[in-house]
Amino acid sequence: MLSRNSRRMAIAALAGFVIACSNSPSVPSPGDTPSVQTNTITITANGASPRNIQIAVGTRVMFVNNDSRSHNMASDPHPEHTQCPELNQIGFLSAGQSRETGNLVTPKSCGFHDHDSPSTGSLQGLITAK
Ligand SMILES: [Cu+2]
Repeated sequence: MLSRNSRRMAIAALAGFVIACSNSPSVPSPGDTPSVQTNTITITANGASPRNIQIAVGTRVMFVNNDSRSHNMASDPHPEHTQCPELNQIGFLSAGQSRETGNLVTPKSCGFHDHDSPSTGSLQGLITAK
Protein backbone atom coordinates (compact mmCIF):
# COMPACT_ATOMS: atom_id res chain seq x y z
CA MET A 1 0.00 0.00 0.00
CA LEU A 2 2.70 2.41 1.03
CA SER A 3 4.97 1.48 -1.89
CA ARG A 4 2.11 1.88 -4.37
CA ASN A 5 1.47 5.38 -3.00
CA SER A 6 5.11 6.37 -3.19
CA ARG A 7 5.31 5.11 -6.75
CA ARG A 8 2.32 7.27 -7.64
CA MET A 9 4.04 10.23 -5.95
CA ALA A 10 7.21 9.58 -7.91
CA ILE A 11 5.32 9.54 -11.20
CA ALA A 12 3.56 12.80 -10.31
CA ALA A 13 6.90 14.36 -9.42
CA LEU A 14 8.42 13.26 -12.73
CA ALA A 15 5.49 14.74 -14.65
CA GLY A 16 6.24 18.04 -12.96
CA PHE A 17 9.73 17.93 -14.35
CA VAL A 18 8.64 18.18 -17.96
CA ILE A 19 11.05 20.73 -19.30
CA ALA A 20 9.45 23.69 -21.01
CA CYS A 21 11.58 24.42 -24.04
CA SER A 22 12.11 28.13 -23.65
CA ASN A 23 13.51 29.18 -27.03
CA SER A 24 13.81 32.94 -27.22
CA PRO A 25 11.18 34.23 -29.68
CA SER A 26 12.77 33.95 -33.11
CA VAL A 27 12.70 37.01 -35.33
CA PRO A 28 11.27 36.27 -38.79
CA SER A 29 13.66 36.92 -41.67
CA PRO A 30 12.98 40.27 -43.39
CA GLY A 31 11.59 38.55 -46.50
CA ASP A 32 8.91 36.89 -44.37
CA THR A 33 7.53 40.23 -43.19
CA PRO A 34 5.22 42.17 -45.55
CA SER A 35 7.05 44.86 -47.52
CA VAL A 36 6.21 48.50 -46.87
CA GLN A 37 6.57 51.37 -49.35
CA THR A 38 8.72 53.90 -47.55
CA ASN A 39 12.15 55.51 -47.79
CA THR A 40 12.69 55.71 -44.05
CA ILE A 41 13.85 53.01 -41.65
CA THR A 42 13.85 53.82 -37.96
CA ILE A 43 16.00 51.98 -35.43
CA THR A 44 14.85 51.74 -31.82
CA ALA A 45 15.69 49.41 -28.93
CA ASN A 46 13.33 46.93 -30.63
CA GLY A 47 15.36 46.90 -33.84
CA ALA A 48 14.85 48.31 -37.32
CA SER A 49 11.35 49.14 -38.55
CA PRO A 50 10.07 48.47 -41.10
CA ARG A 51 12.45 45.66 -41.92
CA ASN A 52 11.25 44.98 -45.46
CA ILE A 53 10.73 48.02 -47.67
CA GLN A 54 10.18 48.79 -51.30
CA ILE A 55 11.48 51.99 -52.88
CA ALA A 56 11.47 53.52 -56.36
CA VAL A 57 14.64 52.97 -58.39
CA GLY A 58 16.83 56.06 -58.18
CA THR A 59 15.85 56.99 -54.63
CA ARG A 60 17.66 56.73 -51.31
CA VAL A 61 16.75 55.38 -47.88
CA MET A 62 17.07 57.41 -44.69
CA PHE A 63 18.17 55.47 -41.61
CA VAL A 64 17.11 57.15 -38.37
CA ASN A 65 18.71 55.95 -35.15
CA ASN A 66 16.19 56.60 -32.40
CA ASP A 67 17.86 54.06 -30.13
CA SER A 68 19.87 55.16 -27.09
CA ARG A 69 22.95 53.38 -28.43
CA SER A 70 24.95 53.48 -31.65
CA HIS A 71 24.42 51.27 -34.68
CA ASN A 72 26.65 50.51 -37.64
CA MET A 73 24.50 49.75 -40.66
CA ALA A 74 25.99 48.04 -43.70
CA SER A 75 25.11 46.04 -46.77
CA ASP A 76 24.93 42.24 -46.65
CA PRO A 77 26.77 39.94 -46.69
CA HIS A 78 28.61 40.31 -43.40
CA PRO A 79 31.52 41.03 -43.23
CA GLU A 80 32.21 41.74 -46.92
CA HIS A 81 29.35 44.27 -47.42
CA THR A 82 29.56 43.84 -51.21
CA GLN A 83 25.90 43.31 -52.20
CA CYS A 84 24.85 46.99 -52.31
CA PRO A 85 27.75 49.41 -51.67
CA GLU A 86 25.18 52.27 -51.56
CA LEU A 87 24.08 51.00 -48.14
CA ASN A 88 27.59 51.26 -46.74
CA GLN A 89 27.25 55.05 -46.85
CA ILE A 90 25.10 54.81 -43.73
CA GLY A 91 27.78 53.25 -41.54
CA PHE A 92 28.13 54.38 -37.94
CA LEU A 93 25.12 56.17 -36.44
CA SER A 94 25.39 57.48 -32.89
CA ALA A 95 22.22 57.68 -30.83
CA GLY A 96 19.91 60.23 -32.42
CA GLN A 97 21.84 60.43 -35.68
CA SER A 98 20.45 59.72 -39.16
CA ARG A 99 21.99 59.31 -42.60
CA GLU A 100 20.92 58.39 -46.13
CA THR A 101 22.07 55.56 -48.35
CA GLY A 102 23.46 56.37 -51.75
CA ASN A 103 21.11 56.45 -54.73
CA LEU A 104 19.84 52.98 -55.56
CA VAL A 105 19.86 53.38 -59.34
CA THR A 106 19.40 49.75 -60.38
CA PRO A 107 16.44 47.45 -59.63
CA LYS A 108 17.71 45.05 -56.96
CA SER A 109 17.23 43.76 -53.45
CA CYS A 110 19.67 44.82 -50.76
CA GLY A 111 19.99 43.14 -47.40
CA PHE A 112 21.33 45.16 -44.48
CA HIS A 113 22.51 44.44 -40.95
CA ASP A 114 24.16 46.11 -37.98
CA HIS A 115 27.83 45.37 -38.48
CA ASP A 116 28.45 45.69 -34.73
CA SER A 117 25.67 43.19 -34.01
CA PRO A 118 25.62 41.04 -37.17
CA SER A 119 23.55 38.16 -35.78
CA THR A 120 20.74 40.29 -34.35
CA GLY A 121 17.76 39.46 -36.57
CA SER A 122 15.73 42.51 -35.54
CA LEU A 123 18.49 44.72 -36.99
CA GLN A 124 18.48 42.94 -40.34
CA GLY A 125 16.30 44.01 -43.23
CA LEU A 126 15.69 44.11 -46.93
CA ILE A 127 15.45 47.09 -49.28
CA THR A 128 14.04 46.39 -52.72
CA ALA A 129 14.47 49.04 -55.42
CA LYS A 130 11.83 48.62 -58.15
CU1 LIG B 1 28.90 43.50 -41.37
